[in-house]
Amino acid sequence: MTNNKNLLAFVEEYKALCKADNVVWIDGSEEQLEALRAQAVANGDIVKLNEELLPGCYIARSNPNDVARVEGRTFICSKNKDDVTPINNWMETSEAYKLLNAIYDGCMKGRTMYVVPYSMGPVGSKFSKVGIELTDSIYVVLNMAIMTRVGKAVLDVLGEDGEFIKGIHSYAELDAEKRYIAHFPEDNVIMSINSNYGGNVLLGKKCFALRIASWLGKNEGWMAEHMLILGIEKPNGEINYVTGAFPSACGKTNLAMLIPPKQYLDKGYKTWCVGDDIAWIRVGEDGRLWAINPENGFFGVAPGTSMKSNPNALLSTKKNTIFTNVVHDLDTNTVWWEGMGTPAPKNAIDWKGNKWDESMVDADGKKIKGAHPNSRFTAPTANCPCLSSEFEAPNGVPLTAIIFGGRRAKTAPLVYQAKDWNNGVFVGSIMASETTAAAVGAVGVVRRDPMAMRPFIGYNCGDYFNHWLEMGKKIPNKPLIFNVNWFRTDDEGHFIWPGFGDNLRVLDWIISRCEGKVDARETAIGYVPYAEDINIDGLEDITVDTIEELLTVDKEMWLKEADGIEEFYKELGDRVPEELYNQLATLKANLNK
Ligand code: SAT
Ligand code: MN
Repeated sequence: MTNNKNLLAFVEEYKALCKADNVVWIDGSEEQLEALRAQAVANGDIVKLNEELLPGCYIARSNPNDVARVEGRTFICSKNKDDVTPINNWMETSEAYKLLNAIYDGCMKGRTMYVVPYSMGPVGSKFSKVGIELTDSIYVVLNMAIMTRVGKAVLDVLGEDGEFIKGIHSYAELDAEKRYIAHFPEDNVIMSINSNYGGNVLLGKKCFALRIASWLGKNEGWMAEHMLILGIEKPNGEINYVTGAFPSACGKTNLAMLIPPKQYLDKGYKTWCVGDDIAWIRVGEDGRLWAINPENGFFGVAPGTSMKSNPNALLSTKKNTIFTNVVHDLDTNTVWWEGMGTPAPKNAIDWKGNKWDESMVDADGKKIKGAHPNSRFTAPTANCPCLSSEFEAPNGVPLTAIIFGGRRAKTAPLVYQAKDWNNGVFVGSIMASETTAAAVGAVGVVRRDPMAMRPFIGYNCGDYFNHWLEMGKKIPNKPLIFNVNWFRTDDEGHFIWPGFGDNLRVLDWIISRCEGKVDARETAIGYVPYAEDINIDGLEDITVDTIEELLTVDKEMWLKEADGIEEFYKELGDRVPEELYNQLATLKANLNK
């Protein structure tokens, strides 16, 4: 299928090391994929669901020891330790190869090695990049075929001497003690072993499109970011695109597929999803920033997804979707999860493969969940009812605004605008979320998550901040930068802002700011709206006074915040740009005024 010498050598090298019985090249044809699905069904790896209710859909269960990304076993490997900051795990390159090659040795004995050529971004676009994933898992092949563009067309673009990112995956023995997700940005290599789940193994996603790509972007003058891309269409047909970076559990997928509130729908507003997780961003010929979503599918969290919370996501899963670790309803041969908004099935199997019904409790009397909290759907973007017509546009979409966000009970106001690009980089660098009761560990602990990239920066975080600052010098028509917080709570701990579709009201203000159509109040942290400029038409329980409260900036809290930021910068070491320390000093001075 290819004459690319480097690719052929790569395949031979790992076939020999892994001692795979044979090699199968994925051509991307429906016939080949259908045969692989049939084989996976025969092996018991996946189960075909009800063809009438969920055409082309399958359910899979992972090993219970393998249900999420494992940050503790994820490594950035480089020659020099200083090229990686302590927020990521580091291994020296040659040591890492030695360790890993020993584990790969013979790991595919008796198995087939699949060669998956894939493109991140539309095939052949100058934005796009090619990866090759070698894997012994049909489950991975089938998921990659949804999440990325795979097959012969990619090899044609690669040609005889095109460059590609090398990915080697084996589920090996699913031994959690020998699980490694290792990245070698200096060599364009990703090695993943002893997992068969999600971002650990779908190497195009976090491994390539963020960790490796962030490094490529730094060297080539573009950006790979953990951002959704959303288009907001006004009644006159004009569309503004924004990107948004949020830590997990902040409603990123919901925002990416937002449905306008009634008052906006009635006026003719529409919203369009370009991406829900990753954005590759470049400076366009017009001097603006342009973004593509390099992926081709959604790998979304199932629990909580309902016709109420996110109809567009749920509708995206109605065909050609793989569900992992959800409840299997045996009566209808369909799927279910907590928060789906329909009654739990009576005759069902839970994510561990046990007979399950919702009355079951564990030894401590706690309800046993049917679906794992991190259970997922892998769904083609093409299924999304609000997918942007620009999704396949080779140059992507132009950005009006960049939005950062986090989950803060009190500190951050509903929305504020950074004073300029460098101040916006500062705002992104200090992003943080407070832990919720839903996660293990203490509640209300602040976790710093700069640009929502903490686990995904493929190199030194100080250098990454510096790259953001450098990019600012290369963008003649910069998008404005904002921070939002949907999660302010009242004294009883209830969320004040309704969130979901009503977040469009905040986006509306953001776009008006970008158009220079609305004034704002300058505060120590940035520009905050005048309360009456947030449209609350049709919102029950929210008055101008509520908005006023949501927009307060508490000096004492922010002074404490400033100390936390300084601590975090120090932890990152001496490559944090001086400009960010200057920004921090300005913030402190403003607060003390
Ligand atoms: O498992 S993934 O990394 O693909 C999804 C996530 O953790 O955000
Ligand atoms: Mn993500």
